[in-house]
Amino acid sequence: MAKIVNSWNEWSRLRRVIVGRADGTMIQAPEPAIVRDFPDDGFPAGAYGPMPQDMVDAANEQMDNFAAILESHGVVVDRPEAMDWSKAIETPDWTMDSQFGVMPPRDVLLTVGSEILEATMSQRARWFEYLAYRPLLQEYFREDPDFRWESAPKPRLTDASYHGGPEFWHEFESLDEEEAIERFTMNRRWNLTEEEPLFDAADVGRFGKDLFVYHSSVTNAAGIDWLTRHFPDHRVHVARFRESHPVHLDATFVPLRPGLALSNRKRVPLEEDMVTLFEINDWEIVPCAEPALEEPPPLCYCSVWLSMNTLLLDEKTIFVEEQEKAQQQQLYDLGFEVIPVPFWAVGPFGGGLHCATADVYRDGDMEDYFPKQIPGY
Ligand code: ABU
Repeated sequence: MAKIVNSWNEWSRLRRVIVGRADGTMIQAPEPAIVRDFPDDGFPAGAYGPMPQDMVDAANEQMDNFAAILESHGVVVDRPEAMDWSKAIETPDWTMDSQFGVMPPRDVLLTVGSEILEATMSQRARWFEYLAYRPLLQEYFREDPDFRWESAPKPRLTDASYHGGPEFWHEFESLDEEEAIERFTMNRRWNLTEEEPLFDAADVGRFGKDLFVYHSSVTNAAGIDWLTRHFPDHRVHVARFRESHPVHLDATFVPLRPGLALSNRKRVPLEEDMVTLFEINDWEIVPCAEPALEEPPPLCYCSVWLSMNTLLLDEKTIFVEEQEKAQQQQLYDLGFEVIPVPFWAVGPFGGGLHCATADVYRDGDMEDYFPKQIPGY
């Protein structure tokens, strides 16, 4: 019987990975967690429906191409099931007129060692997304006797989990970025309440024995508490950054190799202990390069900082989006072999090269890259 699942960090040699799919992705219906609003591109607030088919085809072409590039480097690539995300869903507490999609497996699946943990997620439209990965997880479970298949408690996602739903979004939209930072980020209070543990897997940065979890608009303090208790052999640290609407760590702060991390040049760290922890353990933190785009493309809810959303093949080799020339140059200057990958069409489906993948197997074991710790952090 084979060992299939093993990954402790973001940089050891990648052997097996899941790459998502753009098929059937929806501009999701409004819900308390989020209201999509693309008035210039046919989906003003309240409107929902399938992403345009030409965009789906372009994204799938780039994802298939990336899968082929990974395979040409000896990586086994698994793909989730295509599902009908236009289907309305219902729980005992609520109904939802549409779902979302399955492009970004990194949001849903957190691989830590021989465990894959299905995240709670915090949007109703993403409640059933884990089902698209179940055939793969069942296969890993059958074939790998060491695979720990875990699922975080499914959240209720009643109105009690949100500070006001659409009213929150109305208030948020009325503020400029600095006002939103002062009102929400500096008070650690976005739309999620602390009613129940909520987290997205993409808010977790894996640095061996140390996990850094972004207290973001999709991960609450209870979610971080749950992760801390769930991983007793790890040290779980809270990460926060100065941005108005934080979503996911992987366009904000990412490791590149032991001793080197890339930090979003605009989103300043707010946890002083986090910066100190890196310093006292001789890690260098480098501000990322300027992104190629000034604005996200049409129907894209992600930021231009997908420029730093890269995937490491190993400690020396990194996949970077093809048009992000400045980011490529910076990584080349830092000693990496850079492999450009066309991925611009995937952004509107929920992210970049890191978002579109979930680790299944990387070489190596859990190691301690932060032997000096700060008590209480
Ligand atoms: N899923 C990563 C998106 C992060 C960002 O938009 O900055």
